[in-house]
Amino acid sequence: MNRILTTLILIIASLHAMAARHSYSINESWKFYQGEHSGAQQSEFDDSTWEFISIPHTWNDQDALDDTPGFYRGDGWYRRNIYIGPEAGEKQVYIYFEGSNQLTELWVNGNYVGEHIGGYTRFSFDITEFVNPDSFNQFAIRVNNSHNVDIPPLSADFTFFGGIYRDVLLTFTEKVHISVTDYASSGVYITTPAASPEKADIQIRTILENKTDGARHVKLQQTIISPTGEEVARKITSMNLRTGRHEHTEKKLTINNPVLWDTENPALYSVYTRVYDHSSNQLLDEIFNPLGIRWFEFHPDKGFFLNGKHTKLIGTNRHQCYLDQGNALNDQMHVRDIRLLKEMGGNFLRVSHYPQDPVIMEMCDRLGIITSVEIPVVNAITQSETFTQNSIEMAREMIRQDFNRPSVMIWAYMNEVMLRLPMERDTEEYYTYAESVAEFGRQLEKTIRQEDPSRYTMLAFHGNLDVYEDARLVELPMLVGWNLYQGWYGGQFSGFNDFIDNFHQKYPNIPMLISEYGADADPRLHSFESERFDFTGEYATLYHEHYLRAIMDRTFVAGANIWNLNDFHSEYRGDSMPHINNKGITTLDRKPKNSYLLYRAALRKDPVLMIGSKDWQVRGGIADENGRTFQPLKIYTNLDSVEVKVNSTSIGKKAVESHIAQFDIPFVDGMNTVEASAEHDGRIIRDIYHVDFRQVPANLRSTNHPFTELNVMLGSKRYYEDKLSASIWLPEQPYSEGSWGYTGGKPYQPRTRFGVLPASDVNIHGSSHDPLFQTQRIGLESFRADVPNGRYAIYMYWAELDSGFEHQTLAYNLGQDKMATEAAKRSFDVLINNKVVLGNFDIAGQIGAERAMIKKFEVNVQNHQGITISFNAHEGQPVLNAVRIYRMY
Ligand code: GCB
Ligand code: CA
Repeated sequence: MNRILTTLILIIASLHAMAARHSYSINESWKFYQGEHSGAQQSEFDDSTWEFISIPHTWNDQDALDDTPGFYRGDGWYRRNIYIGPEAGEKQVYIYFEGSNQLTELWVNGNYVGEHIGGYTRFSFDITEFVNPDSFNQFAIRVNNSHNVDIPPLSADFTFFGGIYRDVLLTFTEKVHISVTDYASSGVYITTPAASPEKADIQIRTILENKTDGARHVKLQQTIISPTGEEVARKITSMNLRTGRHEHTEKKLTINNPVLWDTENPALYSVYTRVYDHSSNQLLDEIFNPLGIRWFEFHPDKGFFLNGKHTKLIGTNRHQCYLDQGNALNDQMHVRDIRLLKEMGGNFLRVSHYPQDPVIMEMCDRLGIITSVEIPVVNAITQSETFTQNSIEMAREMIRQDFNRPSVMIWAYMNEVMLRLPMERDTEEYYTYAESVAEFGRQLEKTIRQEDPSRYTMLAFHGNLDVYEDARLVELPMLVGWNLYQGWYGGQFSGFNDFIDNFHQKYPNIPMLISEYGADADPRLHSFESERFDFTGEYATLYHEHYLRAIMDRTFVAGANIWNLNDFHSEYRGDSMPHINNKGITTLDRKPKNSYLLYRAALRKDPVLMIGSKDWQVRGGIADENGRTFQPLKIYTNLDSVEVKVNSTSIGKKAVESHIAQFDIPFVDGMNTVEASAEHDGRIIRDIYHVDFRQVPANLRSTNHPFTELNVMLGSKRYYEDKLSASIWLPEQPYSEGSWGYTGGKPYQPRTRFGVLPASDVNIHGSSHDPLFQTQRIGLESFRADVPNGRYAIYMYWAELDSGFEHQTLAYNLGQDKMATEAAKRSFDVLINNKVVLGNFDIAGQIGAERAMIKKFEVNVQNHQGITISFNAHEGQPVLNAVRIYRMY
């Protein structure tokens, strides 16, 4: 073909393609300014000094993690000069935002277009009258993420990252088209009023717009394509459209012997809605929507049924943030999260606490993950008409935008709304507030049921039934979700069983699920004597083992969502990893924790065998007389028995119980290889774990195992892996001859109203290794290490933990209720081998409380005297948080 012909064909083809609608993203090359800026909306404004950024973008990816409390909440400006081609000439032009937090105003070529309220739903603007085709057009967008009493969420346990953090697109349509601005939905609403294995009735409501001045005669065509690509239904209606908006409902579509959508085989039909010019048959518009044929029911005793089949719903919640990115994730990263959930064997997602990126919903449709989606009313409401109206609008946006997703089965609208009461309980004001919450709930419930009678409604409550009864919320929704943390924030694991059993007994006619349960696990922390609130993975898996069993044992529990799929940002939090909530079963960068492995072994049908704690790369411990250190290790599997080899030698075979086989591994100094294997259908399934083990000799002076270093956390039963330096910190032990340890004193244990915590949970400023400073030994006499002669560096770690500071109310520490402490007063001398190296040492007095301080000393050890660190108290009691002894020569 000659070149001219090819070009001609291309032009004709592109003209043809340009008919109907087209759409593209406009994410790159924006200019950004953080702060207020007058005049920035004007076309001629000079933004040459502003920085270039790309959308998805947030301005809080750094400051929500630093040691300065709070993060920037205010204006951010985005500007870009966008070329719009001549093809836009006769078209309608729309801009479409997938999400921007939380108040967004738009100017095009200096003209004000409009604003959108709310940070988590999608929105669009008709900008036809403001843009000039075949030229550059100046877009200016002001986004504001300030606290706003009229916009939910008011407060919540996640960071409200500001910015245009999801894709932005331009959409071009003919003047006659399917609506783009009906709450930024597809303009098409598909329902299946009747569905059975024999037949499905499909109903399609379409919203059309005629933006021309006169009437247009069109044909509206609905076509349904089967999962295997055959056309199975088609209906055409002729319509005369006068200027403006029109609605049409097609009721006569049926599919015989439909392939059903379910969690194992999520069969998807495609619905194409097309508009043609009546006389020329020119295609004016085309919209795609997915269709899944399924029916479902939540039963108060028997649980959940999908297409008549009992299905236990097990999955997670999900927050939309990621390590170093804040909430600004591209599509691929969203896709990955739903893959992770499916990979685990999950079939359920609570899209919490807000509607998420459209690709999340697409993935759930495609992979067969049932979803509950909610608007971000969290913790409390504002008793105002504006707050109510904004919430109702958000509910409408949410429902219309994800209306056609087969995966969506639940709409939810308040999370723990009685948690952060703005007043004391049992006061007159409280009852007025409870009444406002009740009225607010009734309005939302009504709106949702009107918008979408085909789904369930749900409210998620925290573990205090009374307050929800006071606000008359228990019997309002069709489904109750419980967020329960017995055995984490307080109480014991068994409290979970008691709570749900009591609720079911009291309300036997209300279907329920567990909308949240979880425990924090900091991947750097470990313990073989794990306990509540120690932030170790070992404790978190015990928690999940218990909850999973309790949930599986009870048919009245329709399903459960682990809190959470991933660790996520929560700016005000302290804990072992400040600003992060570590209840994810994967880390902030989506590395699976042991709890993820547990579910994977329990839920998947194909053979699964995984060694736990593989991310624990540097271990440590004390050698026994044979040069070995025994430490427990869990293998997660759905097979019957497991054999383990350590450094090529079998240590035996064990039967698997509740998906776990636990072995005591004899580690030796240096690199170790642990291999676990099991047989399945004549095949060997195996997993391998390589680990660097740093042994400390039992007798520090032993010559066949020369001493190199010792890192100890005082007052601690935890191990801490410093992943930045690949080193390991050990729990404390009492001193014995030839070895090392403390003498005297007791571990620091913050008091709560219900008992004590194993470590402080305050943010330690000045270090990212918070756990090294969050435990300490109080009133100790000495720390001794009987090291051989040589030259040593000794690093002593301190932080004053009793600060007397008031911390933000730990609303989320549901029941933890840590008691305020008084500022400690202490001053002491520190001695190394009887020599004063620090006199009148007063940690808080010198650098302030809750701040990290490390002091490095060097000493010569001679005459087999070893190292003795001792203290002289002047005021209060001496303390030591951690100590590192390192042999230099
Ligand atoms: C809850 C909240 C959730 C928190 C979680 C926690 O009940 O609904 O937003 O993040 O507890 O970790 O405390
Ligand atoms: Ca997206």
